[in-house]
Amino acid sequence: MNFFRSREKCREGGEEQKLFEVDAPDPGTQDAGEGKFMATFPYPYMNGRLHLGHTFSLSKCEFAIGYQRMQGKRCLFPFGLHCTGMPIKACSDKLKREMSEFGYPPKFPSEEEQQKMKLAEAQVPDEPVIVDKAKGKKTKLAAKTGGLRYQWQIMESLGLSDSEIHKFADPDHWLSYFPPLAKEDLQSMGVKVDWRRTFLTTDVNPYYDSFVRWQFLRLKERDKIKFGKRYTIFSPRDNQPCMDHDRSAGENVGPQEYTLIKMKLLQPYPEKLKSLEGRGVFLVAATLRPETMYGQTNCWVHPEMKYVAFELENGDVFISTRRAARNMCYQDFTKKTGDYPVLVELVGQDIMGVPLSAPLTSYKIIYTLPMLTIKEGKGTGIVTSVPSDAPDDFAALRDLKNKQPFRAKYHLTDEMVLPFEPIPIIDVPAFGTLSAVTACEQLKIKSQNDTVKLQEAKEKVYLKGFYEGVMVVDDYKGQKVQNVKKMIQNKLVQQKDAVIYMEPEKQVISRSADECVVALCDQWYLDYGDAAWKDKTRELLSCMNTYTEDVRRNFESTLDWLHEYACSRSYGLGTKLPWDPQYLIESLSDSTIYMSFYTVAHLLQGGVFNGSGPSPLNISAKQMTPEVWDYIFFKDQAMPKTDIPQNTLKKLKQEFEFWYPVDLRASGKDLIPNHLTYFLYNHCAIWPSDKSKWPKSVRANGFLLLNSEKMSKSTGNFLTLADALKRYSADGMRLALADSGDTIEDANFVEKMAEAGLLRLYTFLEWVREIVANEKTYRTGPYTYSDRVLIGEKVILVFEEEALSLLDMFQGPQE
Ligand code: A2H
Repeated sequence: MNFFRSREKCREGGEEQKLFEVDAPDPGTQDAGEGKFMATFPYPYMNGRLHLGHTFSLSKCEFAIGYQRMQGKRCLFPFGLHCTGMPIKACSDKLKREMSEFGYPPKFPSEEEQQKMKLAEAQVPDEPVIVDKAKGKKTKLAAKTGGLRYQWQIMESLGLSDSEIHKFADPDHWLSYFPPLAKEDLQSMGVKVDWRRTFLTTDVNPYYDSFVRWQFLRLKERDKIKFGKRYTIFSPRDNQPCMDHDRSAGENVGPQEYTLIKMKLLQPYPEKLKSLEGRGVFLVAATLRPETMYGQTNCWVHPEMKYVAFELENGDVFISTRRAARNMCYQDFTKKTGDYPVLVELVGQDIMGVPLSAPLTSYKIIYTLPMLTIKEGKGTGIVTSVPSDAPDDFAALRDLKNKQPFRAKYHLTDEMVLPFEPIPIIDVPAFGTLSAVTACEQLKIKSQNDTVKLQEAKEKVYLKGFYEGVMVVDDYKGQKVQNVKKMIQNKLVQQKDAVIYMEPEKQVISRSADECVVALCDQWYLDYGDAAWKDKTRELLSCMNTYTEDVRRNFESTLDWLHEYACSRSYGLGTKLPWDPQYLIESLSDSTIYMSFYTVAHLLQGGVFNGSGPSPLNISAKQMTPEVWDYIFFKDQAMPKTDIPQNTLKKLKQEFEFWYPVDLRASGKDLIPNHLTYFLYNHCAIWPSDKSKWPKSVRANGFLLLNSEKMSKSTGNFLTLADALKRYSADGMRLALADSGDTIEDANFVEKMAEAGLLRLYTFLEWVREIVANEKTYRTGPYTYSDRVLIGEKVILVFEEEALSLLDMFQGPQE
């Protein structure tokens, strides 16, 4: 057992790694094992070192592989590294810009000057964002690094010197710098990985590149990839999409989706809108929570804000801010793209106290009331009010109810305000069915001006309401909020009571100094909304092990709402779309069936990350034509025309046939609604009638807390894999990881546990040493009766079934 030997020693000797280099058995040979087991972890993104969060998720594969090996199976744990997408390129471009602006090494303005600049800017340009593959979501890099403003400073915080940092201005440098470190860290942990099968993504690796192009050609032939209009950040002035490198502010900002609730203006129309008599006029409110529309009691407008009433394609009229109208006219709302015909210009007070009919709420008529905290730069400037679940709404409504002079100031009658009580719509654990009211009472919030306390109240109820809330309204009684949100949104849209509206998540300014909008633009997309494809994926899910029902339900609800997904990008790193090479395949689309690539990667590129070394089977990437990939991956496929020898081809196919399907894919639960669902979809698309290639199981874990607190670089409660190894050794860390948690709930890495584990191992080792050293002094001679009983009991415990035959072996000389 190498468990008690220093991992360094094993590593130096290369024994440990060789142990985990496993091939498919030769055809015809009787495999002595008990079958096979292949486990994979979503390849991590190579813009930094691996941290304890990655390590926790991948430990699920690591432990499963260890267990299955003990069961006698042939086990494979391959490990690739992801470089596809924007963040690396965006960071390297940023370094380039910083050097051209501030010299080398750059002399940045002092913190004080930076602060002043910040204030001077209308809106701070966005700090770099990293897309964390393991988490599948965008994280502000600056937030993790304590608000560092420049990419250069972020690199410094990683311990890099000036002379090293400037090399990162070349994106390829990231690809040669971080991957060997990831491998080194993982090897120091002693993972049971077959490193011959590792690789990098993007076109720097011609083998992987050819594999992804093959995948996309086949998806397109099978009608899974379509071309059409998709939402994109767009500059009206430049009249084209405004990608990251075209922006002076708003890097990595994407479209934010809102549901626009149509609130129909009822008769009599106010003075200002008399000219619209006879037309359908709607105040449109942007919301993130369409499922709360059952609880609307009124509609908020800002009395002094400027609004426009503009004409839609069908002749109806929407009222919103100009900014929102400008976005809408690029999203097929109006007759002519880029044009929103303004019928009336007005301010909020012009439409104060008007009667509206709003969808889903039990109040037949609701009224517009004033809210002074409405922001100009967000949504439509019109906000729907749900006092049961939004503390802002409750506080503002209560202010109006309590203060007659306040109502009078805006010419509101009592009937517009007093009869409207919060409606119970969602039950939130510990907050009840009027969560916003409870939170406001608990925190003793006096008015809508209690901004600090209101912020606290919102933090308390929003997340909890969304993730743990259960609907109490008749239509959806007992269902979880997060599961019905999309359904209710769809229902509202179908009934024409709402429309989907997009705007940039934050302000985006093009290099031509234009404020960007979200526009519907032609794009390539994967049609995950296709009914037949979706059904097939449901079928796959029904025969897959998810370990917990939570995970299954999460997949099911994703399948309920998932629709088209844009798979082409014009900026970043990756594989070019074979039929339209101006586009790159984006990072969640080139990562869906690559586990099949592992089965042959070692024979093609032999553990050299970018495939630039000699090929073990002497195959060039050029030889890997789509027909050759077909032969490897598809059953009953005729030999392709190729100069690769037939035996070589057979060997490749045999590896795939032996190792596939994936027996276990383990990852964080946040990848269920994106990566993991795409993983299922694409397996169905590529192997539609060969279910033997469909994944067997998915294990999803919660986030990893460190000593019961969220891990975060900015607070310092953070450990990289390398740090954890230094502190606790591989075994100490592994023990604590194994003890952290197993469910979809958040797990907790406790440093005390790692220390205690380490101590126990040490004590055990000492004990073994002592026993071995004192061996000579122990009693020898025939077993006593007690010896035999003890041995017998042990054997029964360990080997129950084999106990009898094993007992024979321990008969020993009789007394
Ligand atoms: B939500 P985000 Cl029940 N100014 O709708 C201020 N607030 C605005 C706004 C503006 N211009 N436009 C939209 N909003 C509000 C319902 C709701 C909302 C509930 C619970 C939470 C919640 C009922 N009000 O939002 O900055 C709208 O209120 C939680 C954040 O884009 C909209 O959704 O994240 C939300 O803020 C959008 O905020």
